[in-house]
Amino acid sequence: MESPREIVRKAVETKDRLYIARALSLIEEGMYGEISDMIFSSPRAHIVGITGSPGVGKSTLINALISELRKRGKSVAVLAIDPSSPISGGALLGNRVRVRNLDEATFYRSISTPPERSLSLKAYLMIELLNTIGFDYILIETPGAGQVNVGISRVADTVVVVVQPLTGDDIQMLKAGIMEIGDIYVVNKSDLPQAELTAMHLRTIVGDTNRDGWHIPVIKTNAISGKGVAELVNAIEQHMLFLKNRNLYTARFRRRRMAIVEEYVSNAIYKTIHRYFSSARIRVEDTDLGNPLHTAMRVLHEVLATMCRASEGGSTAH
Ligand SMILES: Nc1nc2c(ncn2[C@@H]2O[C@H](COP(=O)(O)OP(=O)(O)OP(=O)(O)O)[C@@H](O)[C@H]2O)c(=O)[nH]1
Ligand SMILES: [Mg+2]
Repeated sequence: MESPREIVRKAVETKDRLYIARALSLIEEGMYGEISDMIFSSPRAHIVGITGSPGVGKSTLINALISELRKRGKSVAVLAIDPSSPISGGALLGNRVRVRNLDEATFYRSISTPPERSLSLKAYLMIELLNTIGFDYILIETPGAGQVNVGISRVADTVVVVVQPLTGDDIQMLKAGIMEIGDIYVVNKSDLPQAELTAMHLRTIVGDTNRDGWHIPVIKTNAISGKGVAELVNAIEQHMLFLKNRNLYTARFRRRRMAIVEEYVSNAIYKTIHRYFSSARIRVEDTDLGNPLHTAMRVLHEVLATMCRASEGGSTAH
């Protein structure tokens, strides 16, 4: 049996997909304490978030992006975030396209997150490990609803928001939800009617948006035929150049690492509190519930004091 450290060492040294998968599984199983000094290295990958509503063609587009990036000699890892909904059980969408592994220089992994959570700490750590392994591009597919979206803009260097051809009303709705986060907008399914109209509307909307002086492109693609995909890769590359020229690349790196610090700390606090409430240690009398806010403050102080004692004792909470 290889030790966790052995597995990660082999993943980094050989870049063998089996070892990469096993190394990521260690993180997924929460065993990152043992390998934490092997996960991080200076940034070299271009981390690209591909986000958008279900069914707009993100996975199909990622397949097309892999082909184009491989043509350009780049290695590519894909991390697909799959919010497992307890209601639909993930079976809601019948026509899901799978991302393919094309050759040895590509890697694909999907991870499930609880639907109410943003990108998890585990996802952040997997991204870091894929960077250390040395992929040129790390593409992250995330569904475009709610919190996950916000998560992606904390970890990605470049956020690509994918939409499909829409009617005017839908475009107004879009404006509210996802217009804040994209560095690049893609109107996929350009073979369908309304694609040009949608692109025009989007251009009008993003024309007013200023992202540190970056001119936000709106690109039409047909992910099935590959039309427009080279142009998208060009835009992704230009965005990286822009980040580097403006010293924003290191700012994004810092934001990503800070997200890990914050996630770790909040996870640990959440777990401690959860443990506290589910144990018999918390004593709340009926009389305390006359003012539950006072009681909450008292409990909070107790929990924080417990955490302080635990961390002074050197214990870690994952
Ligand atoms: N006509 C047309 N259909 C497309 C295009 N791109 C993707 N599709 C189809 O759209 C459907 C959904 O594609 P996916 O790639 O699974 O979409 P997704 O955004 O990854 O979906 P989820 O992962 O479920 O959120 C599939 O039937 C694809 O074949 C396109 O450019 N044109
Ligand atoms: Mg998909």
